Amino acid sequence: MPALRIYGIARTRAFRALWMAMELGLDYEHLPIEIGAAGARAPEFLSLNPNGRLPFIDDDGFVLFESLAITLYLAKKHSNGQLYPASLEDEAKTWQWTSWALTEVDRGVNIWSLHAVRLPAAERDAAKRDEALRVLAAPFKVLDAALARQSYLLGGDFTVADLNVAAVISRAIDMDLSAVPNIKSWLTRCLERPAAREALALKAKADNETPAEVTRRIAKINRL
Ligand SMILES: N[C@@H](CCC(=O)N[C@@H](CS)C(=O)NCC(=O)O)C(=O)O
Repeated sequence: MPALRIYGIARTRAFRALWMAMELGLDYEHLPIEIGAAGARAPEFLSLNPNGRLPFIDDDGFVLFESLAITLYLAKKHSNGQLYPASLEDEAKTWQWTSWALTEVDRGVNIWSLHAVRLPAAERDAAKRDEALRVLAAPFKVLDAALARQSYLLGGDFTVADLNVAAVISRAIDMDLSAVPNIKSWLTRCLERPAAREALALKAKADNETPAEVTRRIAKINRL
């Protein structure tokens, strides 16, 4: 039995942890539990993640929640100097881009994808979708400018910094990104990596199998 267990259906932010585990070639068990009372908020799972949210991992008894803390932990544990940077400065830049992704763009991309793609067409709110695009415009310009200078966020190589930002904005691949061409080419490059394709296939399958009432619940619970 693998020591590492990743909890959360791949439609959720568990996609981020799954992508990292696949990049690292780890042996792991995926437990695709759902959100809500029958899943993450059931007592047996609340005892592991009291937030009642997904994802979380159990790595041989070490339990961790927050999707991007999980990717950073796995990368540092298994790939120091490659996917996880070796220098203090590159590590700090990784934290910078990780915090940036969570605070500047995570919510906006989620709102956009719900109201542009995931909710049934008749239930999409164009005002929310357009407001999300307005909120994303400034941070996307920042990311686009950073990627004009180099192929990846820390330089010439793909690292956990790229994985974290690309995973957070992965649903933006369906947006019109013509105003930010460096993001478009970088995001395409990141999402075409074999591990990303494998994780995206799991996510697409889960998306396709998600009933509309669950998508509605996601929008309601998270006020999106
Ligand atoms: N900051 C957390 C957010 C976790 C989160 O909101 N997960 C969503 C799924 S993507 C969830 O579990 N929502 C259901 C709920 O809150 O009950 C992370 O990145 O892990």
